[in-house]
Amino acid sequence: MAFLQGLDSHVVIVGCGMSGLGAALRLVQHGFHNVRVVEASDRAGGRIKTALWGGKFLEIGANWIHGPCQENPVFRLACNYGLLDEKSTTEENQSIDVDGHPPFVPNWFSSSGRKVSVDLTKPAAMVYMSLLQESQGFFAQDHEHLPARSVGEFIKSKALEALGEEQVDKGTKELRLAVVNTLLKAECCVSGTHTMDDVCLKSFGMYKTLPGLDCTFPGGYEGLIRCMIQDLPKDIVSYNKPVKCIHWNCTDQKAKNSGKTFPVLVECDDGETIPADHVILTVSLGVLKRKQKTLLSPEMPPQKVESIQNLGFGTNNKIFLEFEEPFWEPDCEIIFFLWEDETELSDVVSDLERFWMKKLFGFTVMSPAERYGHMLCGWIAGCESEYMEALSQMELESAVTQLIRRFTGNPTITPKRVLRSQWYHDPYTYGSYTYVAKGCCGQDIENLAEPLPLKGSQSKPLQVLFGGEATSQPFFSTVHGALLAGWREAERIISHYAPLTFPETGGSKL
Ligand code: 6YU
Repeated sequence: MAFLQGLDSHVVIVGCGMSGLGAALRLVQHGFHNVRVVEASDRAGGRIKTALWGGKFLEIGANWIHGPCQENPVFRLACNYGLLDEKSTTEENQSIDVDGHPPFVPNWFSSSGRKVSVDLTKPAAMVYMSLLQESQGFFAQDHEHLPARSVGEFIKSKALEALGEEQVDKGTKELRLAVVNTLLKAECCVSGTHTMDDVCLKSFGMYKTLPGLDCTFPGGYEGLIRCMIQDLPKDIVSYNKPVKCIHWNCTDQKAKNSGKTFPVLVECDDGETIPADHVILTVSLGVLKRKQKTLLSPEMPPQKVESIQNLGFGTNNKIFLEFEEPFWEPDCEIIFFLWEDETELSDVVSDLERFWMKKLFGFTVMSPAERYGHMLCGWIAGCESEYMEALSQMELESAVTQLIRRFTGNPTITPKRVLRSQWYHDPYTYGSYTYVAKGCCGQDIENLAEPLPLKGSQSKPLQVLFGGEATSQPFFSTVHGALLAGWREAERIISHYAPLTFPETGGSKL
């Protein structure tokens, strides 16, 4: 009986990214028929965003299914919708356990316009890789005295020690330091942070990688979003409807046209107020950081605010460049840029205006070439990335052209077209994804995920629930983390009404 009443409850989901969609589908599949998704922008998908550029699908946001194996719900969904190519779905692909991808085949270019042989860069790259791996090990162990507070500080001090011991000439030594800098800048992109000095050494290993060789969607990641939307009842998503404030613990708010009193009222920018029994909030941690004082009324309790502040949310952007001819070798998968004037270990740039482009560690080669032609994807994180977003298209094109001419030593090379992402200036995201900032811990993610009112309150339970990738341990920062978090919150509501029929999994596609 309680469960049947539960099916009548009004659930508002704020945000139509992967987390919001996952929650909506799970509830609808369980028979909840008063579900509404409210989305600020004019599209579904959030940080999953595919652009059609000159007839090619480019991922402006999420690229890969990280760890495409049976444990990964995004992989299972994508398989069931038939969205992946055959190779990605093979048993063999799923069982490869190489932390996402085996090392990409690199081409190294230096700021004096020469190609640098892998023999010269490899020793430093190996030192770096082993230190990065060591950094992940501090999470599981009980370390009273950590060697450093941040991953950056740890890697830099150990790399200096290791490279200092080598009997090599000054030029080679400097080159090896430059290799470590480039790889630190690359890791800033992976972690989505300004500097690895901001990433917590103790918590770095909290992120869990799944087996499987990372794969992409041949028809674009957004195809998955379209399939999910089609499985929802028509018109349950309202677009262009930013939520201004979620009023919870309401006692005197009555829904229009009904005698029922609802504990939550969702106030939208356009003035509409939507009454609800439960609200699942799936906005990014970037939005929560910016709007923590205004998005909820009453304000969030101090422990939640503290955890929102403790966790990190940074920017990682892409710059796509298309060329008539490749300047890289046919087997090259990644291009690294080495700044020879960087004689100290550092992954930040001091004079943003003049040198922001030094933070761009290089490019991944878009493959297969039959699909993309000669296209590169540049990666840039941090404040330098945020600065880059605000440049005019002409300034950007000029800067990247000069950069490529300098590193290739070819004064005429010119990209045909340039396209960039701008996640920091997206008013409904304010950055790219979550990272474990110095001083934060798993408890911060748990605090963030805890519904309001907090346990022990006499008010109606489960008024505001928190989804989104930032609430997903150990998969924060990923699409599968976002999906799992959406399901988790939907199931919290389902099991509230039907504790004995709490489902292990649901969803017709799984
Ligand atoms: C992944 C990948 N990937 C690259 C780049 C980016 C991200 N990610 P959403 O924000 O999607 O949805 C919220 C909605 O709410 C949204 O639609 C808003 O418009 C709406 N909203 C906001 N305010 C509102 C309001 N007031 N009212 C109403 N609505 C409102 N993940 O799996 N593979 O390759 C990448 C990448 C450039 C920007 C990625 C990747 C991250 C995912 O995109 C992201 O987590 C999910 O899409 C989020 O979904 P959501 O629903 O939670 O929010 C050791 C260690 C290190 C740990 N890191 C490892 C790296 C892993 C991440 N890798 C990233 C790499 C790339 C390239």
